[in-house]
Amino acid sequence: MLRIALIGCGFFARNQMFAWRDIEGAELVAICDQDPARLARAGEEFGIARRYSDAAALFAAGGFDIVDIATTVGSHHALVAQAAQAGVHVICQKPFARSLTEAREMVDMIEKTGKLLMVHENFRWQSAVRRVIDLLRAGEIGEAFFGRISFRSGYDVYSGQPYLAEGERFIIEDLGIHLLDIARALFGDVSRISATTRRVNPAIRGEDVATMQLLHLGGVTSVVDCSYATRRQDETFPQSLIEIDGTLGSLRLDAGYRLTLSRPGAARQEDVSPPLLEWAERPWHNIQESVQLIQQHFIDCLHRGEAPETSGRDNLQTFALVEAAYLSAREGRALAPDSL
Ligand code: NAD
Ligand code: 89Y
Repeated sequence: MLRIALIGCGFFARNQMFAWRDIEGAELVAICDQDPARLARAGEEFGIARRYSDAAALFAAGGFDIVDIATTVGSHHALVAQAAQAGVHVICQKPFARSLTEAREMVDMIEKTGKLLMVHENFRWQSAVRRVIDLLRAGEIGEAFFGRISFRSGYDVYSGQPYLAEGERFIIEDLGIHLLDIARALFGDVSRISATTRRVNPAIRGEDVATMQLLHLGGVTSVVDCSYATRRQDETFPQSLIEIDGTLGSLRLDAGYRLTLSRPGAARQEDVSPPLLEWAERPWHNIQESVQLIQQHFIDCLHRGEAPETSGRDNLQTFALVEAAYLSAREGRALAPDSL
């Protein structure tokens, strides 16, 4: 049995705790939060007796194999450093770090211990997105030459996550990061990126609209666009819509989880709606399912002795795209992410 300690019992961690509850061979044995009310609520709901208000006390007490860090980004570096000291495997929420320098240090720290480090980059694990990845990799549309990953919504994310309205950076770091990771899962690493950003909502501090163009090393051009300022009748939150054109056909993941594979003279449609897990709630159920799947992936990787898809080292590439997109938007020029 793999024993898990989770740090940060806030808005999103509840999903992670439900997922651990349902994963065979894993057990959530301890939780930690600086906020006593949140700690008590999570402890009661999930029946966890070992509760800590201080991460240092949790690490000192030990008795777990994996730490699942579900705090916001400001605490990640310090907590990963403590995890390295304790010699445990680590899962850390996105955005992984405040800067690329910090992210690189965190990867180095855990690699030195020989333990696994995965960034909780779950959007590529959504079953609808996964189906697109699988069809593309199976060669169903030949060689891809164009892609678009799009997420446009007017959903009020600020009520559940008030900190999103307060940061100098918002949508690329919070949400675009997932879409950039999907673009990498589909088309591989990126040689050049350019971006524009804009704040539409005057009540927030960062940008709530971003449009990015990527040139992938294999030759695909992709557009990654996201908005939390898009008001329309048919709200699609939190669906990522995907278009891919290939030499033999095209793939479309449209609103309502409708997937179309088209080839000349023929089109095949699939309903790729995610299952509604027993503890999940619409419209978040696609994200919630992906939490279960990525945590299962981590456990499978531990058993097989393999690096997870979104290992810390892999995630340095996604994080570099985030940094490059902000710099590109600020300076009005395209950038090579590996120059950062
Ligand atoms: P939150 O503010 O609701 O919860 C964070 C919790 O961590 C708080 O209860 C806080 O008291 C606690 N905390 C902070 N620093 C701590 C420390 N050093 N020791 C102990 N406890 C500490 O935030 P949230 O909305 O749950 O977001 C958490 C992370 O999850 C963020 O990085 C966010 O980007 C990410 N997130 C990911 C997804 C996804 O789909 N992957 C979705 C939403 C949020
Ligand atoms: O924090 C974000 C995430 O990772 O997925 C959706 C979200 O909750 C709001 O943009």
